[in-house]
Amino acid sequence: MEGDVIAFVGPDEEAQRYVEQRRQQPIQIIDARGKLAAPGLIDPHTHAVYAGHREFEFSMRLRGAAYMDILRAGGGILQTTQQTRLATEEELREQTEKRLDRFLAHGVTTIEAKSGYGLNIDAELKQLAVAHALNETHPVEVIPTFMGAHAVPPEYGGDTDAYVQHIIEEMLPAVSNQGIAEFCDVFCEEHVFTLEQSRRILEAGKRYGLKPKLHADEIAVTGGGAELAAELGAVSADHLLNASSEGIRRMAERGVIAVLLPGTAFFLMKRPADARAIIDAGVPVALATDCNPGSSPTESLPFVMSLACLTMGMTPAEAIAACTINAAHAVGRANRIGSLEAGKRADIVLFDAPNPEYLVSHYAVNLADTVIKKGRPVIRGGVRQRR
Ligand code: IZC
Ligand code: ZN
Repeated sequence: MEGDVIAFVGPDEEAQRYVEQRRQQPIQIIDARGKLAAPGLIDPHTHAVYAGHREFEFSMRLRGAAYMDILRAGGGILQTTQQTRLATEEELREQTEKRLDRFLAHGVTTIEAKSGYGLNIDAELKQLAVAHALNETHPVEVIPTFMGAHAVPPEYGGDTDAYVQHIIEEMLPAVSNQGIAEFCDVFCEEHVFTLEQSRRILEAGKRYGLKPKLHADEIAVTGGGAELAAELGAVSADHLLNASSEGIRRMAERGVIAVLLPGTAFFLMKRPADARAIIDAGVPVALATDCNPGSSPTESLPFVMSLACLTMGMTPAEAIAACTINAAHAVGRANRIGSLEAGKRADIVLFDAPNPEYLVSHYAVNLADTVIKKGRPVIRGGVRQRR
């Protein structure tokens, strides 16, 4: 590494020669013998900027309540919205920072983070501002996505069309003016936003330069989400538990990435997406935690890799590619991160594992030993290094 960039990758003898030629420069050697060096992991789907907790909702679900029924009764996302609206920017920053610490500890050096717990202009902008500001103070890079279409806030009294109009006519211009969000996402789901409403929002987002993403075919079996993502040329379609094979075929045609979230299926006690069929159809698969207080409270992307193999038929190599180079594509950063190549940013994680199979099979345990962000070791021997 030189500065924040990977300068050379190759076999030992060539590396030795590379170092010899630079004897005059100060050189620091990190001994990675016995460890697995991987690109810093990338989580391309999180809702990590939020206030409060929803652990009681977990207990309700254990007693048989459905995720969607809790939301429809005014809980779920709407409860987190209440708490996020009340939180100051400073409180929201502090709570989110803890999550970033945990991501980093697991070897995650970049995350995407959605708004969608504000559901009014001020609170949505506040969430995006916090995501943006954390880049200044925390090693984990946060890539902000506008997701005002996450739920309909109570003040609309169930008039979803009026809220959609508000998103298109007032929120999107304000978000664009703020200049922080890169993507626009919609919770396209029965009882939330219809295919038609999702299309209108994402098309409007495009006109403001926000690249479309879509929560597609997660819960209801009505389908059509994957097809819509393909029609819009979305960067990714996420979840896809109930995607039709025709929708998957169209995603392959348009080059839409499937972001799969087996941790969410695990936590909601549902059958996960059919990763095998999606990969075999020619769709690139990325994996994400979905980190959020209701349907996936975790920052462990390595555990998601284990689940991808154990519950969705992926191989360890596919799981690692899904959390590195494919995830980089899913956040529009494949030219800068996601692989160990000369010229890419030096985001590297050393796992205490002799090979990829060991890493992915040693489940629910954190094996990240050393984490290097932009050429700087920020975790060594599992211990955070502060400047
Ligand atoms: O807070 O429940 N699915 N949005 C769509 C979520 C889960 C986040 C939440
Ligand atoms: Zn989500």
